[in-house]
Amino acid sequence: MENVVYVDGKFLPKSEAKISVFDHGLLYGDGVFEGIRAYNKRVFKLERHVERLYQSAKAIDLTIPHTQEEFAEFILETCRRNNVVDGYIRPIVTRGPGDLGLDPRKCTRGPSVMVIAQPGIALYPKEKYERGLKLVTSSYRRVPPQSLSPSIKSLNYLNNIVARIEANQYGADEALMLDIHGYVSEASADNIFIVQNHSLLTPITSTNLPGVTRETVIEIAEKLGMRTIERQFTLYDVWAAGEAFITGTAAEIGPVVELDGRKIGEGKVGKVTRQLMKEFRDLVTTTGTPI
Ligand code: PXG
Repeated sequence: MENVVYVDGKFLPKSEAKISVFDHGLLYGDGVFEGIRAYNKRVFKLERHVERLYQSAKAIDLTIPHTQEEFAEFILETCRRNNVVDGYIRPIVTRGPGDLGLDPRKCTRGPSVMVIAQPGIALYPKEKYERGLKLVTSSYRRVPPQSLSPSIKSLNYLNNIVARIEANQYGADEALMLDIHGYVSEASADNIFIVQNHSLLTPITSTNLPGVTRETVIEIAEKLGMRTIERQFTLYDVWAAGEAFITGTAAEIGPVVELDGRKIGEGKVGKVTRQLMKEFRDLVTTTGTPI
């Protein structure tokens, strides 16, 4: 049976789930989204993701015409109708259909609200988690908060996409992006951590997305008695680190073993990273909102 997509109050077969070519989400990237995972018929950190969606919307002055509780229920119902056990969930809210001209006041109908829930998920190949990922430092700097806060999960992802294209051109798995001042910011769709002695170091979130996986890793580390320092740092710290890893809903915890052709630590998946990967798996497979 064909998957169904939630679109503006209706559940439509995938092939019939459409929005207007005049939707400002398409014309101007004027909208917000989330990336959520389901494990074992439960949605991981559902409320936190919905909260972040509403925070992103608020930051661009977009009012979602539902309560957060209602939105969470649309997500769960979309999962139920697609028999999601393990899967990937993508809520999207745009400014809605308007006219040419970027003034949001042209979008008189109100926001378009969509939820896609796909059974199964495409990750990095298993081998990447065993041997580690290779990153290159992008020549594109992460958009500074003075221009558009990178903490907003908006439909403007070109800054990240051009960095990812560059990584592909170098044959790397991911791009490491620096902020406008040259401090380490994040990967194209993941946050970054390094391991120094027995502590974790990750950039403050003013120049990147406050990742739900990032928060989860900090919680796990705390339970394991490991300290996480959130501060600005430079490539020097990555070169000098014993271990590094990226975190994101899609990638989960991805060990990083190489940056710009240099080995990080021993050039192998580190002990701390391995321990966090195991604890993360235990957490995601045993917690979350039941579908
Ligand atoms: N930084 C950026 C720029 C992201 O887009 C993260 C960090 C990690 O955040 P979470 O909350 O996921 O830990 C993201 C998340 C996709 C996809 O379709 C991208 C993300 C999440 C899920 C799917 O490639 N980005």
